[in-house]
Amino acid sequence: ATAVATGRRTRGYQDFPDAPRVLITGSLGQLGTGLAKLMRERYGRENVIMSDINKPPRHVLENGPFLFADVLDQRGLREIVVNYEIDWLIHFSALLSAIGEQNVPLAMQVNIEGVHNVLEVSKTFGLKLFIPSTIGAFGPDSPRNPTPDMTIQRPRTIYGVSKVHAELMGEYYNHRFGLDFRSLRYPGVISADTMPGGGTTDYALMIFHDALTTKQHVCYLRPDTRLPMMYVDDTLRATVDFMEASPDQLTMRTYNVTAMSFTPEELAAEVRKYVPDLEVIYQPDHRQNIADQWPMVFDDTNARSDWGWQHRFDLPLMCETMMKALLPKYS
Ligand code: AKB
Repeated sequence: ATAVATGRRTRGYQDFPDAPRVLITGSLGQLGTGLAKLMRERYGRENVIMSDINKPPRHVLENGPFLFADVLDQRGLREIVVNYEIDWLIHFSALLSAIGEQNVPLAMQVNIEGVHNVLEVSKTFGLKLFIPSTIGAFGPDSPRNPTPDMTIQRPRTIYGVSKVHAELMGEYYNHRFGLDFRSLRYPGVISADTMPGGGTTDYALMIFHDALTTKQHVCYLRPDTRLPMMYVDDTLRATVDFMEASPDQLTMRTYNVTAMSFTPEELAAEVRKYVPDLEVIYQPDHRQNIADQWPMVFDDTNARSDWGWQHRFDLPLMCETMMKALLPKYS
């Protein structure tokens, strides 16, 4: 279905006769461009506004509205929400697990103060607020195989601590002020056209680029390190489906979601179906210590039963899709 312009607003699908106006913070990261594309197909191009503190590449500017937005500037955020009649806020700005350890004060600012700002702005203007959480919100005392929604968390990275803080603050604002806060705990996300920045699960994406260039991947995790993972299309669809779920479908505000779990050696074996002479050298570094505290298998039963989450990409289909997407770039 194509979107039909109706004056101030643009109508999306029949499900959304009055499409929401969405602001995405930190949208130049791994997920923002893809989410904006998906949401623009559903809610109309002008209704989804990408934002970041960085300068966007030309294709981003050509594909729809983009604004400068600093999540540390609450007044600036308020201004955008008022001027652009924002209804939903997708708060992607965050420093990931590995990079967060390298700059703890900055991680605290972006991941904690930034969350305080979007919570206050969302409360003031009655927005629906999405803040992603992560497998990194669990720690060495959590059950790792499987890891349920409700269990001991106590993470030991600043990233994990800040994400538990976001989960609890969002749920508090939901109980106390009725804020429509929603959070998904994402696993490692694998994408072809965007790169993650400073995560512990990044190897699962880098191995594809290395396989298609040098045919040699230096893996910073041990070959048997099992982590939950998901192909980006599933991550984005989960996010939109979850945002569209009616509040009475939700028994919680923070859900685990996942698609698969694999180790570096299992992934390498799958990639070798396309690049048989791929060599993987294992050189575990500080990220091994982070991965060793994280879930190995994620239990997302509640997401599946409450609002119908279903993954589409398993390990073989994810690898096939990544190869198809990346091959033309390198040949
Ligand atoms: C990271 O590795 O830090 C992220 C995550 C799993 O949250 N990809």
